Amino acid sequence: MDLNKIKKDGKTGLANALVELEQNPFNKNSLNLLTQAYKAKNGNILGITGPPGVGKSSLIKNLIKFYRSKKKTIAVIAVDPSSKKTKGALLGDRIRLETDPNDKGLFIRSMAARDKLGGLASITLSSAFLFNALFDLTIIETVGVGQSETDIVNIADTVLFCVQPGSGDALQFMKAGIVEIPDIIAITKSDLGEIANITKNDVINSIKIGNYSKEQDLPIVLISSKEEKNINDLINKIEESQKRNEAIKNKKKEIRSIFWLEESIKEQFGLSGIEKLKKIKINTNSPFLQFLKIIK
Ligand SMILES: Nc1nc2c(ncn2[C@@H]2O[C@H](COP(=O)(O)OP(=O)(O)OP(=O)(O)O)[C@@H](O)[C@H]2O)c(=O)[nH]1
Ligand SMILES: [Mg+2]
Repeated sequence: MDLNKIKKDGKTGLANALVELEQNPFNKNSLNLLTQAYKAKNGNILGITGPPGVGKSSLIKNLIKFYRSKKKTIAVIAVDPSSKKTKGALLGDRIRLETDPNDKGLFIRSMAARDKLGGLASITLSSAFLFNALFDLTIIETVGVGQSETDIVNIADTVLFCVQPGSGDALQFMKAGIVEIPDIIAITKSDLGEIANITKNDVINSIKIGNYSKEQDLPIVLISSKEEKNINDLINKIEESQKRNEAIKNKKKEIRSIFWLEESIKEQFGLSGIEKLKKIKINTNSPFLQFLKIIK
């Protein structure tokens, strides 16, 4: 598999590459492709997380509309936590979007979370590396249920956490230390009225109580995807955050590749693999091909 060929073949090429990555995730062909993608010019990865039904997909729909109108290319990965029950079978698209199938600049995939509830399986990570080399923006939607949203920090350049009005999430994530995770918080469904404002204040207070260092840097935006309100404001915050994170983008990329290595080894060899991993120094120039060395 070759990155340029995939580019040339468009969506069919990409779909075939994903099948190969899924079926033979750790053969030389797949690992070489990941290495190519890793070394290529990369876009941005935006992680969108939050409890079930908070409005993540509805927001993504708005983001797609905005970025496609600016001719930016987008890939979306919707991580499906319910896949555990169906043993990894590919489920129907979680994002029920009416998108133009002929739009070459948009690619949407649902993916199984597999081993952990809400966690990111190695295929999800591998796809993210590939998409990041092919699209301007890769959005990963994960359902945050407890500690699992910490995974998204290991993979995204920028993390957006969605909060449902009146949900009591503010206290929840303060307790779980989740406030330290996002770069931006969106309070969704502001069309529900006053309750959304109250929730915004709760979130602000939970940040203060927690005495988090990022307090000033953590924008909180009230949005309504239904009424398309404040979406542009949120997009500005996302872009500001991407700019801020630009300086640490390479570091983030390295973290992501080490995470890939850890998750892949764990998936294949369990904890004994992790013991092996601890003994070696990871070469972040070529983390993918190192997989082969570690398993020897
Ligand atoms: N009133 C209102 N409802 C919304 C808004 N955004 C989403 N919803 C509704 O909330 C429900 C869940 O929306 P989704 O966008 O599917 O939420 P999600 O977070 O992607 O859900 P999961 O993927 O299942 O975790 C749907 O019934 C939406 O119509 C909004 O801005 N206002
Ligand atoms: Mg969704």
